[in-house]
Amino acid sequence: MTKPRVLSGIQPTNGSFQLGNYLGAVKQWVELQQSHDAFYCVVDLHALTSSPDPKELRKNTLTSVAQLLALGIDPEHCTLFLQSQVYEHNQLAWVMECLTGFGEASRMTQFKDKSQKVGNDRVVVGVFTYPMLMAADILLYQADQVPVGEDQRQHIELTRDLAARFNSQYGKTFTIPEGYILKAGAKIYDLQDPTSKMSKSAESMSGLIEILDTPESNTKKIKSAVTDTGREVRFDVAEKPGISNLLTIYSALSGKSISETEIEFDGKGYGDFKSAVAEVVVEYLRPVRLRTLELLDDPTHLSAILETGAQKAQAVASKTLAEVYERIGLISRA
Ligand code: ATP
Ligand code: LTN
Repeated sequence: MTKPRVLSGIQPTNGSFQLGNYLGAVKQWVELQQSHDAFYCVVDLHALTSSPDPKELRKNTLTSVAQLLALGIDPEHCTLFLQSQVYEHNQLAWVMECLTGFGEASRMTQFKDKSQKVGNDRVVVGVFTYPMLMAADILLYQADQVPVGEDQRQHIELTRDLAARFNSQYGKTFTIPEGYILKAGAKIYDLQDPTSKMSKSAESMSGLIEILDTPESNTKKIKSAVTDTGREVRFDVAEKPGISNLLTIYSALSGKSISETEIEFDGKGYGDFKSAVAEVVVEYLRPVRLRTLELLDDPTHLSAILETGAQKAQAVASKTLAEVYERIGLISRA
């Protein structure tokens, strides 16, 4: 029996991933490699929407690949590649843009937030067309499931709508994908502002747990996490967003449930709890950081992995694109 297919992507928008990227997405990627036919990409074209410095982009892209490998992505059990190396992504994105309504794209919250923040004259068109490129990423591979964090739900919905629209207009071509979004860990919050999501391109790094940061720095950030004035370690998102976020993190990394953890820290204060969270995080990330640095020391090995990945990905992507071009009436080369 053929395995169901998954596809997901992560942007190289910073040198290091943050803990939310791991708990919300990459942890599931690692698990799904065994049971699914998995395609994972570093979406460097998407990262262009934040106008990175070229040297930084190149460095962050390789660091992203090394981190994925260090976190357990295994090129023997999945296809790992760079989005920009498989040209079909841009080609299908254009077709998706011609299928998306202007109003529909204008209603995407990511576009609304970013354009409001910097103003309509400064926001680039790439932020507007971002979701159509993401739809192309997914649909090229006929993915059944897309493991992502909660913040990507709207993008997955649009992808499903576009796939269904294409199928009804031109005949069944695309698999309609489903989001694979877990309940626990799907949204990790900023340590300094526990009502906003932790994000690797945040303005201030003080609320981020960065995978590649030093143990000292991550410990300090966790110990200074914003919490409420109470004393009780209890999961209550409305009353205690900061403590609830730390409970989610502690539970995900220690394997203990949230209620077990509440009992463990019954009668102890926030200080003891924060120290325990810091210890679990630091011990979990220590080998990942070391392995990432080791992998970055061997760029030839990384580029060989990416070349194999690009070839495997392109074999699938080119087949879908050829079918799409045929269906929409473009003439193939003789
Ligand atoms: P940026 O700030 O540049 O958008 P990001 O940290 O939000 O970066 P992405 O590359 O956009 O990360 O997302 C990669 C994956 O990580 C996505 O599946 C996304 O849903 C997930 N993710 C990102 N932040 C969180 C978070 N705070 N909690 C859970 N999942 C998250
Ligand atoms: N928009 C996503 C990154 C992304 C993605 C994808 C995720 C680009 N293409 C395809 C899943 C499938 C984000 O995390 N910000």
